Amino acid sequence: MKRILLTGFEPFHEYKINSSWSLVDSFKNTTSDFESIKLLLPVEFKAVSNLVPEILKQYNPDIVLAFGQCTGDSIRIERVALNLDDARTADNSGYTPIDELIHVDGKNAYFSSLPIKAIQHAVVAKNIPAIISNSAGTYVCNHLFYELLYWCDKLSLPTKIGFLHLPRLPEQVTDTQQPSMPLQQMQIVLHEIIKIL
Ligand code: PCA
Repeated sequence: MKRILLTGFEPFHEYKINSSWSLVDSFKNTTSDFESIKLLLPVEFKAVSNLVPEILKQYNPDIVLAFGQCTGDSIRIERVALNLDDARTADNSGYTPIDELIHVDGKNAYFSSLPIKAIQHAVVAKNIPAIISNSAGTYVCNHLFYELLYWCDKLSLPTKIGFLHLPRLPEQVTDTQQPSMPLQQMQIVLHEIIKIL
């Protein structure tokens, strides 16, 4: 049976919740087709670096579907993880790396090992806006995505890794002009992705 690891982040910056964890936390595995594990991750560069190899060894997942929150209006299916930490604001531990490589022995970038175009088509077919994004930024989300792909490469693991940025939830935006997406739509997204994996 396939084992899927779902990760979401804690709240950061001004937010009281993080849409990525709201989605992962709400997930209910109603089939016996696969096993699912949910993990809440800290928005901290160093903690994420320490956790990733441990998580991969402990859970030995076939697939990791990692989620983070962004301020956009669409689901952003990330294609690339960059070997770069460059934070404009401190992480939740107060750390602000500037222009730092994540791993000196790592590649400049790794690509998602999930079928990103098939995921996009499946989500758009449900009338939910989804784009392929060619940059996951240089903050903790990119850091997590990079660490996952780096360790799979380094340990020669067959684990498939994907990262998606989600819009904020309606309750997270104060101004109705700001983009958001209801949790129910995000749940459809997760359902559609799992169906094609
Ligand atoms: N979004 C941030 C970090 C945690 C999250 O949910 C990012 O895009 O890097």
